[in-house]
Amino acid sequence: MKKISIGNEDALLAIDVQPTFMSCGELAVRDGHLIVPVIRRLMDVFDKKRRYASKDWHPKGHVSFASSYVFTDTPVIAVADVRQWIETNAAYLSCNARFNVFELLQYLAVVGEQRLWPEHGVADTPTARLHPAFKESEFKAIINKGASPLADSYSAFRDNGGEATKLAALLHADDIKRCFFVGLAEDFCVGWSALDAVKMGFMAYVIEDATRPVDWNGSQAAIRKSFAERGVKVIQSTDIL
Ligand code: VGL
Ligand code: ZN
Repeated sequence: MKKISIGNEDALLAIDVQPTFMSCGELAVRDGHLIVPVIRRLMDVFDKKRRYASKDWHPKGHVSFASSYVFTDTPVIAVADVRQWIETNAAYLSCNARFNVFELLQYLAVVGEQRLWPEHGVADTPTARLHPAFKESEFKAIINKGASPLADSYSAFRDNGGEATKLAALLHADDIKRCFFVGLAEDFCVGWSALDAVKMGFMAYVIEDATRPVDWNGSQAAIRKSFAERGVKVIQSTDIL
């Protein structure tokens, strides 16, 4: 394959390169740490002005944390579940939850469903910071995602309810045309971000050896199918370096 040469219409998007998603992290992605040296090398190819990062940055009691609920056996919740809990007078929110059941119902009506995860990316904890191989000052901008109790955000472009972050505007203002995605996890935050990039008019490339999937219940096959259908290209770091 012909090398892709990186110029001033290209941006590196480092999605959730946080220890919380790596070995020993709270939501460890298998081999997640192996992406660090690859991303470190890629950093040199992109000018600082064209490097962006996101962090998953949740408060305790977040809507996506299984610990905000009393049950442990329901990996995905939707409006119908919550209605049923209300009707049967079941206990469902734990004392951690930073939202009440009416707010939860309203939220689920907008996002459709919420997948529950172990606590991860807890704001201001060491594992939620950027991986120590990187400094925030090496990036033009950092987007914190999912920072309010009732908003989850896989994509760095907008939360799961559709509310936009400032990322697309920043990229457009910099005349960026192509986005190169690295980070964790391929089938959630990286993948959703890449698909949104295409929706917002950018070309999107996912650098396979600079990401790893969670692969939860077929999620990796599903995201690759969406990539193929919607024009997200999967490349190797050696196509650039
Ligand atoms: C992520 C699950 C929950 C990710 C974030 O960064 O891919 N996955 N929150
Ligand atoms: Zn999260």
